[in-house]
Amino acid sequence: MKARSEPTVLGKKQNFLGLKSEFSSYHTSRIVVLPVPYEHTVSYGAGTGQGPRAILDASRYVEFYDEELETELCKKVGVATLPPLNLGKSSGERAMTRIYEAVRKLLADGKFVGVLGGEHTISQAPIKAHLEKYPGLSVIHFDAHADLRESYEGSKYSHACIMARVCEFMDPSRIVQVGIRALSPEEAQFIRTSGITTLYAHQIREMAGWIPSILSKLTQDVYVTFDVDGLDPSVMPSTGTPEPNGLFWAETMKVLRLIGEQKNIVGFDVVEFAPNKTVQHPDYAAAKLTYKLMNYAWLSPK
Ligand SMILES: [Mn+2]
Repeated sequence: MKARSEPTVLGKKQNFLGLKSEFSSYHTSRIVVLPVPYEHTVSYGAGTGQGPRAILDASRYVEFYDEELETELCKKVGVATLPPLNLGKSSGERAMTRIYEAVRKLLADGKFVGVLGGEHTISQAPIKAHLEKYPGLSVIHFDAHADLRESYEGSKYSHACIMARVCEFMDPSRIVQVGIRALSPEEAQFIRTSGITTLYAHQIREMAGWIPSILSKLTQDVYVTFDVDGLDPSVMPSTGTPEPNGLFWAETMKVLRLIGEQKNIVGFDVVEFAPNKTVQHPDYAAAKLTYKLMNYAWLSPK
């Protein structure tokens, strides 16, 4: 029986992993995927508004069974997919409030939320909602860009400023950035003085033990914000601002797995994916990354 207040969810042909209703209804699913096709501030290549649909389409080819963790998580805990959040023409603060309200409602229902962007701007909304529920929250931020600009091209709600917005409501010492390799002198200065932890891509290449150094900076409850351009363009070319010398797949999985084992991943977003019709393997990589994040999150009891 469908409760009256229960949100509509997408069916097998449209939802994450192509799950039948037995494993994807709202009330029986612990995990909820929230697609947010928000695209308002583009720097280089466009298309993040198409990101959620492309990830959902590719996810139907991802195996339910995780070969590494030896489990079919989606059948054990259920994964419901909401229809894309319709923000109409709203942008900036108004849109962020709408996204925040949507995530807060899901958290109040006891759901584990994975947001699919859309541009990175949106991440401030789920981070804020999670911080309310988990006051000790820390954030791990995978990205090529520091995203710490005070404003960009006249907007405080540009994708280039997302972590600056987060630093307005969260102590920078609880934020860890990984894979950074493109930023301004002002952002570099903020990194030197604010208490934020930033692991530049070139440091990762030279530094043994970079993963333990990250883990030591995270609190128990961790939110993962994953800009797909943190990955190397050879793995992930489908993004607006690709940068060489990014993270490779195996090392990314290793760090996420260790976070899942040693901490409590409480929510995540995958953002800045901009599908390209001529190269489709990145669609699948983004879908697999999304399912891996769910699997690693469940390494700690929920
Ligand atoms: Mn980026």
